[in-house]
Amino acid sequence: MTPLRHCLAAACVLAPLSAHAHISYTGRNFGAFSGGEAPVTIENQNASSFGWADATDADFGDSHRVRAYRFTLNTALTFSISIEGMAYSTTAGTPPVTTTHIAGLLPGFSVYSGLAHISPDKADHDGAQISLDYLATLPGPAKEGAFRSLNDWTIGNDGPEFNLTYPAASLSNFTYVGHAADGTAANFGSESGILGDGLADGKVTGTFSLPAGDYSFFVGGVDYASGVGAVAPYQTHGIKATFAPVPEPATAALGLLGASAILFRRRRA
Ligand SMILES: [Ca+2]
Ligand SMILES: [Ca+2]
Repeated sequence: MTPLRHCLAAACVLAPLSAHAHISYTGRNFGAFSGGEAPVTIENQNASSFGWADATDADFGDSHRVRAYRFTLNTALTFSISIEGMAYSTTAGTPPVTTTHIAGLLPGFSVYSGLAHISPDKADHDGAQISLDYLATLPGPAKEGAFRSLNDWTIGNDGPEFNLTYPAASLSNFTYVGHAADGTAANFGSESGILGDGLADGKVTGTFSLPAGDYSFFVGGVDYASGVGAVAPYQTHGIKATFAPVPEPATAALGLLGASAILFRRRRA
């Protein structure tokens, strides 16, 4: 729906990182979890109003319009991810900040097994030649970008064709796990397979049970219509993201059972 906005290499170098960054987890790494940890919240991030919903359709979406986060599970774990849309302000010379909740962003997010290239590797982006070459092999309409909200997807980084000092480019693969979207089809559109939380209030939570591994999730707006003919600046909406390990009911019950057994034994002693 939105016009092709492949990130031209020169423009990407010149543009401010905060407004036009390739895929990065800087400031958005929740860390590693084994269960029982306190929730972790990351604020002061931003995304477009439409980046998540725009990637539910046949021409995919631009990964620059969403924000990447990462976490590591040391063991199989049940956890929740909660996203809250926030007001977002950018003042020259000061860090961007999120302010009070105004439901400005109707958030959606998708979780994937796998990570993008991280430093010292070059960052993945939709306009990298290896990404464009890969997307050109896929059926269907010409792609807006590599990002997909409801499926596995693949994107790569720049190689020597961009800068002779760079090592060979390679692809990163994201294996889709699940998603959560704020509201209903009235905001996120009619693509099949989207599970909305039924109330477009700027907040959405998803709960997942996954094996040990490295994971990414990408957050963006679910207002599909706002992406039609959208023009820069896109990243005008704030994100507050919380990762929280969920106590396993079975583990909690086992703990109670153990306590009961100890009490029982003490009474008999
Ligand atoms: Ca699209
Ligand atoms: Ca909601």
